Amino acid sequence: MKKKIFLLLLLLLIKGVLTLQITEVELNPSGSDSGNEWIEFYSEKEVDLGEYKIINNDGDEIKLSGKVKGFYVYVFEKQWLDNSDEKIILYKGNEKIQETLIFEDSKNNELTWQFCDKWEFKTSTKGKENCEKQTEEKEEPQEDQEEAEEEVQEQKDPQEESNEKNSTKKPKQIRLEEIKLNAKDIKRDKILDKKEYAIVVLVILTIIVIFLLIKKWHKIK
Ligand SMILES: [Ca+2]
Ligand SMILES: [Ca+2]
Ligand SMILES: [Ca+2]
Repeated sequence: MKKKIFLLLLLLLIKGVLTLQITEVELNPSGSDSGNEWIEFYSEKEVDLGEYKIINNDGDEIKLSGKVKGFYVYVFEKQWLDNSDEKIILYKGNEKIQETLIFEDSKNNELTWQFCDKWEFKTSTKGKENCEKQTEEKEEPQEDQEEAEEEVQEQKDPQEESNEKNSTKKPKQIRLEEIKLNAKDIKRDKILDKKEYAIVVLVILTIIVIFLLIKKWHKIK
């Protein structure tokens, strides 16, 4: 039972991939909408469009024609897609193949609704792949920006580091040197004091000894 359900889902998935699908919609092209609105279709295999029709949210119906494979852009002869509260339903005969989201496009520009994993409002990829090139084009500048920002940060960092060195590290070094020098000086002073003290004591002792010797010598005389 589970295997049958799995196979059915797989068949539906394959069918969905292989049959005609609406992949991109331009509700509000730059300038006049009349004669410039379009829908992009995609089919993995060649399909006879004569079997298909599209219906908008007002219930207006257009029968397609011709044989296509890959991407196919249908340009409407006159205004057919409203710029808000619009959707397109794709039929193969009487079988509903696809129903889009409710679209809104207030941007009178090149932004279109495109299906990749979900419907997204992005810069037009008319007649071209929606997902890969679009995401690459969008990601690359972001990566470039990130890289540029990183580079700027990298450029800034040495400056900041040098500034830090100039502002904080060098004075610290000077302070350490000063402290070291002072400590040495203090030690030297102490050593000198001891030596001087010893010399003074020696001198005094020798003077006393000499004095005593002279006194003794005088007494002997
Ligand atoms: Ca429109
Ligand atoms: Ca327009
Ligand atoms: Ca496209």
